[in-house]
Amino acid sequence: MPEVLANSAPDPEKAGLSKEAFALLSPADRAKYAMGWLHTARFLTTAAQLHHLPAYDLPEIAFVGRSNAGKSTCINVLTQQKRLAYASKTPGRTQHINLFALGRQGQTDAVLADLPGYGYAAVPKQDKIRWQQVMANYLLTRDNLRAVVLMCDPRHGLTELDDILLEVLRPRVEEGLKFLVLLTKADKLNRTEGAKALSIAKLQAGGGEVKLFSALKKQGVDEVASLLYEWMHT
Ligand SMILES: Nc1nc2c(ncn2[C@@H]2O[C@H](COP(=O)(O)OP(=O)(O)OP(=O)(O)O)[C@@H](O)[C@H]2O)c(=O)[nH]1
Ligand SMILES: [Mg+2]
Repeated sequence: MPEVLANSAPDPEKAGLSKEAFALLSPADRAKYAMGWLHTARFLTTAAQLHHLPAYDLPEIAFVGRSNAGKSTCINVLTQQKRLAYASKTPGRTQHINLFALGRQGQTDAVLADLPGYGYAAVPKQDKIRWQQVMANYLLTRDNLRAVVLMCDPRHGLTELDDILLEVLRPRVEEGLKFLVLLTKADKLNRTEGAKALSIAKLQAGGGEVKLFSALKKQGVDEVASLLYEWMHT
């Protein structure tokens, strides 16, 4: 097990705010506190295959979505670190599951997972199928998975592969898995297009949370940060 989690027994003195204490803050203070928490992110480990992922007793948030949707960029913006997750103009850049530890004063209280994107045309069919299986397995069997953020470029909408993923996730969402659809690159839409994309995605997401997000304009960042803090501290 990586060293960073060697002493993961929580020390109440050093632990962050409880959900109850967090809820008492003003929305602005909640965002500030949650952003401070996310800024503690540090690289934990990387795995090409599921069975290489270490098992943790800590809540995990997975970022999933089509290749190039903006998952890695979103993680960098949320953690306010330029190169924590590897973002790139070349689709298919993230090929491993990369885990990042979160928590103040070295006390890890949650894990972020950056997953490789799917649907990139230039990837050989064999590799695509293998990856879809890894992802479905991850979503179905990862015991400590507490939340999934599905990143979707609203100019493409939710695609067939996104729908399959929603279907795979549905039973776990019914059991309490938290789920958020982020419509990325919102800076490329005008107001009307944004509102339209939001209502379409809300229908498709079957009642799950949907938000517009722009890494470029920092739109939605505070709300997402606060939501993730709440979800990881229940
Ligand atoms: N305009 C705009 N571009 C963005 C935004 N977020 C990401 N991008 C760009 O989209 C491209 C892909 O971003 P990544 O974060 O690497 O996407 P990814 O989902 O991690 O891609 P894979 O790792 O291939 O699955 C990069 O060129 C980013 O700069 C955004 O909010 N606005
Ligand atoms: Mg990526």
